[in-house]
Amino acid sequence: MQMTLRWYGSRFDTVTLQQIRQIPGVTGVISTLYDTAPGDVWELDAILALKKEIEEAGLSLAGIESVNVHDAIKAGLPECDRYIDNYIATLENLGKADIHLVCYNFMPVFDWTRTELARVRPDGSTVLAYNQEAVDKLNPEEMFSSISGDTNGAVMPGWEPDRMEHIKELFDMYRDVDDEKLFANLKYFLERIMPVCDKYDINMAIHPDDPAWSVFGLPRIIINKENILRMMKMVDNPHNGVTFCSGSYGTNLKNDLPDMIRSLKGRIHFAHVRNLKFNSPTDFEEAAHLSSDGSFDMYEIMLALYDIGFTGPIRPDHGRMIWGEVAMPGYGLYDRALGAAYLNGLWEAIEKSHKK
Ligand SMILES: [Mn+2]
Repeated sequence: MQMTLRWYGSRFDTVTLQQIRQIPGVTGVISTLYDTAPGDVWELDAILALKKEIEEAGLSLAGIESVNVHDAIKAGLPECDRYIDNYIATLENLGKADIHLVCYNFMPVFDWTRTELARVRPDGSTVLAYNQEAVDKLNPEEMFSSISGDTNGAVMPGWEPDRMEHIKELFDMYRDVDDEKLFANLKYFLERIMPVCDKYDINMAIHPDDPAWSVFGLPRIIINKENILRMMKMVDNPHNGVTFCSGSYGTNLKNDLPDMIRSLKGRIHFAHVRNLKFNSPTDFEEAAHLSSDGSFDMYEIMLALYDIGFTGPIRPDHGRMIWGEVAMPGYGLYDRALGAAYLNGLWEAIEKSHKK
């Protein structure tokens, strides 16, 4: 495996490449062109400039997270082909830039959903948290106003103001889309992009839905072992793979994370590894990476990745906000650096104990 950190680019991230370079064992970053909108074609020059900047800092660009999929594709609208053409053009440019990993998701309307961005834990750190009862009390528009008001109510990151204005249209778009239609739209999208992935050896790595169940009545399909194996089979190409995100699949306590990893041998192209602390099955917070701070056995997760011969990029996921750092919630330097060091330690121990 290659240990990496997510980095949003020098114009958007509070963390610098020079800082990332100093985390022991972190050799690459996962980045994106953060100011491109879903549906835009990524220009080759911009991709090459990003890559050059990262390489000049002594790191590698290990992959892209994310190239976002336009809602027209997910909803299967008549104009979806135009947007898929643009997606293919972006993949073509990424391939020309020698980039071989693309993370994406197929969640309708929202990206990951949390109800609090700064829940205070007993040690004074603040973390992202989710409470289903809080979500059930609100409709999506109320969620929006609670973000803009920055109250202590529910907050949904990733809900950009221009998307907020179109929230009703977005929901309308998915009115007739159930799980089966969403699967069919995903299949259509994958079948159309696989030739360019084959040509440039680009691994597509779908990110699970987070939380791994339906919110606001929207369909969600990348949520469990059964569905993800169905997806692997419906477009049976090694370039059709997954981002294994322990913190997202782990939101549903019925998901056996090590078992899921073992069942996806050869199809996990990218791994996000983090821990969650459950206060109840529908209330969780993003703990430190250490097993004893949360509800998951991180050793078993890393062991499963080792057992399947995982060689792709891995990254610590959302970190806590500690030591007074001010950064994008989940994406500070300090706790993610601790996470990377801890995961590297687990990996070294597993590797050496297997060689003996
Ligand atoms: Mn993730």
